[in-house]
Amino acid sequence: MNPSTLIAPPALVRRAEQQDTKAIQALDSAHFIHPFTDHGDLATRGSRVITRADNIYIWDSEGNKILDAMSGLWCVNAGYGRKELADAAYQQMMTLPFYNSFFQTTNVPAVQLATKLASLAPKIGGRSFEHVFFSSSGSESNDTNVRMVRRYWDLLGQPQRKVIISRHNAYHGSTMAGASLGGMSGMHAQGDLPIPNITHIEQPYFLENALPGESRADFGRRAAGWLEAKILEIGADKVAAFIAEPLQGAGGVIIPPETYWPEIQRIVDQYGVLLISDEVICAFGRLGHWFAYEKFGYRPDLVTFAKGVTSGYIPLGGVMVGDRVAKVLIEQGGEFNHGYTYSGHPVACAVALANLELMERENLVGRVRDDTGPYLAERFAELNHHPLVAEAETCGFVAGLVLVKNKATKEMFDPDLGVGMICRGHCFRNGLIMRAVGDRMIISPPLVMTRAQIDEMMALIRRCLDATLDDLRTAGQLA
Ligand code: PXG
Repeated sequence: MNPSTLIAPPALVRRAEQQDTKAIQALDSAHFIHPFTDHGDLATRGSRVITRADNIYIWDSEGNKILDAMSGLWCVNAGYGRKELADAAYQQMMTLPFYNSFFQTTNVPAVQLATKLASLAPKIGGRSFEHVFFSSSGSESNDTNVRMVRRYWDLLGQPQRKVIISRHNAYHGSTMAGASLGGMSGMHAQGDLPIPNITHIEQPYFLENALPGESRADFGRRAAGWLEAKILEIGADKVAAFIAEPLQGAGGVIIPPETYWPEIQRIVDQYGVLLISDEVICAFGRLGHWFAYEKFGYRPDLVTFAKGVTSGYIPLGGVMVGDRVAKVLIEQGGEFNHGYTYSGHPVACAVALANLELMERENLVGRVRDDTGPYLAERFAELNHHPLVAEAETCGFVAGLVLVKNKATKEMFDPDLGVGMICRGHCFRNGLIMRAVGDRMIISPPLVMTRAQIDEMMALIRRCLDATLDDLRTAGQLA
């Protein structure tokens, strides 16, 4: 098969779903190494080929229309098919498709975007974010964080402050530093990770880590206390930073108790440890705020962002650098020997500006905070009455639930049954993208989703839960 015959000319894009699925799958399997994919499996089953998208829907090469309740991969906040974003890219490509920002050079969209982001980042407790470092992804941004944090302590004459504390089941990316900061044991097992001077504490996951009879509030404080214990174990003078997602996304939408973040703030303040808020998923309206630290009321020194800044239309990431770090780097640092070819890429920045403008014009952040977010919370909570479901909860426009064998005792299924994957299979067959993380089912819908579309999504979710329940009953796994 000649690959060129598979590429639809622009006029045929609308009919892309009629392409030859089998031929694409064969070439895919022969040439394309996918992220986080078992290629033996892929060769036998073939990939799902996604050909186009509009609003909250995607279409595959068989012509199936699927409601994308994951916003691509937590990123298409403004929804698919936004002409403004394509126009911004086109205009910028025709004006200045690339120039680097090394060697005392800059470009207008990067300056405008940095200024815009500084204005959107809420000032809490007198701390502000006037500076931005750009990269092309969340992973690169977290690598930047590691370098920046170490540079900061070196400049302050405390080079022994090297250790960064993170959490088990955190996700911070896939580069050497990102995967090390992350707390995914499967990733650590491949490639001798974590790299030195990165260590992990337990996650604030109530269902798994709370003591019998412990309240959520007490658990939140106790879970934060694990950070203090770790700092004392290592020695505060050796700890550079604590990194955490406001709520864990890829780990399964683990929403910390309300008492968690205030106690974390007390601890980092007490020991002078830098706080990095990894908001690759949680920023840009996902939790009903431009930045999620505002939602939980803490004061980070560095904020990682990516994904939603461009609604995923083009790669862009970065680090919001708070005054505490920026002042030292800028006033005492001289040259910071760090940067990427695409730091401040003009096209990516132009698309981000158009995306943020669109989000402001359509009040997507306010909608999620005051209208569609609370409505999703109300509708999603109804799932708690379903026989298979425990702990169905939302935060802004992310939601998670856990599939349990026994609702009263929260007894889990044998992991070998793969109940989450059974449910996920029903979702695909019923035209819904919903993720399974173990037996946790999670969603993160586009922020443009309307109340009527929330109803449509909830009907699909319920149908898939019912189908999973039927399967488990038939297999004799439930009473
Ligand atoms: N930090 C967080 C909190 C993330 O969620 C990254 C960093 C890395 O970003 P890049 O752009 O380098 O991928 C992420 C990415 C999943 C999944 O399975 C989640 C992510 C990426 C891929 C899969 O939920 N998040």
